[in-house]
Amino acid sequence: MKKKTVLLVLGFAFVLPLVGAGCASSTAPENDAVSLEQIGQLDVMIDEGKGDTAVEETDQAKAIFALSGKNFAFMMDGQEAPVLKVKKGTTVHIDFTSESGFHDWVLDEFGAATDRVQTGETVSVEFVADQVGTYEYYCSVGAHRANGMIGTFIVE
Ligand SMILES: [Cu+2]
Repeated sequence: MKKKTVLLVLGFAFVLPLVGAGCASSTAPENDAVSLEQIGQLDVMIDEGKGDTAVEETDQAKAIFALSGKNFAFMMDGQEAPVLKVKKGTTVHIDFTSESGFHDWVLDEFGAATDRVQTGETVSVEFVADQVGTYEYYCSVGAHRANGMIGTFIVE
């Protein structure tokens, strides 16, 4: 993207003097023709720039979720048992904080599990969501899972 931005700036710098010359001289239609051609090339460059932006977003595909846990539920943004949804290939980063009690955050299918933490502590785990499907994450402490300390993880 940086490279393309530089190209764009150079493109404008190159075209502007030509346009200026065309305006200054009323008897130079050839200059005007050149200017239009250059503007056409600029459009192409801008389109390429848009393409780069899309690729850049894909490269940086990372989803960060901040969840908390209590007896016996996962919470995110005030919502219980939040559904976490990502696109295949996304790097998923989970920040898990225990609001109260001893908990962890586990997602078996991706081998992802945080350390177990006490009230007020935060742990993280990161993994790549490389298989499409719907999965259940849970707390592996005691019978917390059976008591409803679960949530849904979806990879599209
Ligand atoms: Cu728990």
